[in-house]
Amino acid sequence: MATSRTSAATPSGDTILVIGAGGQLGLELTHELRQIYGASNVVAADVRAPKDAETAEAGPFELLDVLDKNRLEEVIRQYKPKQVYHLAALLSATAEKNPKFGWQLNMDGLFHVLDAAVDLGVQQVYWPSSIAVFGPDTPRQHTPQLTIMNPNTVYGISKLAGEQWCEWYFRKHGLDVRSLRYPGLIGYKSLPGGGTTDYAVDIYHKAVAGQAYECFLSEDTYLPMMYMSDALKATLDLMHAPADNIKVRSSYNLGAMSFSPQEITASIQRHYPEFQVSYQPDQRQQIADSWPASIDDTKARQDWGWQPQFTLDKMTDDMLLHLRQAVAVGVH
Ligand code: AKB
Repeated sequence: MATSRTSAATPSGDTILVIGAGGQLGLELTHELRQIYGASNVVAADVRAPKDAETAEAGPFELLDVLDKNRLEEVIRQYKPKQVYHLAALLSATAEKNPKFGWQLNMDGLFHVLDAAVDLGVQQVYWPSSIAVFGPDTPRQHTPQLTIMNPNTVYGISKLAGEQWCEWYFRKHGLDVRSLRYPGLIGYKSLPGGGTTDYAVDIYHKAVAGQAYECFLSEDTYLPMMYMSDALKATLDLMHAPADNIKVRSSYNLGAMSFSPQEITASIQRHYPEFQVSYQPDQRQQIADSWPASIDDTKARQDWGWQPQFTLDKMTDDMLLHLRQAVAVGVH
């Protein structure tokens, strides 16, 4: 049953639909888009209803499973969005445990959105890819935009295939679909779910709680990472760039910083000298070992002016400040 929590957004065709609005990126992107375009113009959709009343009341919300094509079309017909951000996906670690469902959600969900966009006149689609499109044969340092890919995870295979389909829809149907290969995303407002880079969020929560952290990756595992505010900026910069500037229609490499568990620990210890981390690598280590250590994002910088703002220490200072504030007001 459809759940409309507020009246429909303006029917002018200037609305935006965010699918997967309850996820780590979706929560923050929906908030940011509502700041820019007005709350009533940004429709949040997710397979689960919002947990807290504040989020539920913040703007229009629709219960939507992206695997239900009819329901997706119903929502698009109702709101006539100009842009759709399709963020619903199973991440790397979870998809390895549920390979068939990971493939189904990540691929069928994308097809449903691309087809509905073409059929119902959506102008722009945003779809996130990931550093997971690269594999063990890829050059690990400063991984270029175009190189050997060969991903060996279900998530990575689905993202690489998805990139090629996005490009195909652009070429065949003229659909203005845009995409970024996100590194691990780190933010204080929302928790990641089921990724290999999740440790870099969990570790801050433990530090603020005064607890030790057991890391599921080894201390010297370098991965590309990005602070959430940079990820939001990149996403919006890409979506606002003139179409002619977007030369890559599969997905752009996107970099900001690269660090190991040992280095993020040292960054946190500047604030919490007593903070202890132990290392107990699990099956996610293999996934991390198959991914790049750092990313060459020259194309994104050249085509639409990408420039990250946050370094590791600057991110740590901001994360800890906000997480401490959350503890102080009792929401942590
Ligand atoms: C994951 O770890 O699966 C994601 C990603 C890098 O795409 N955070």
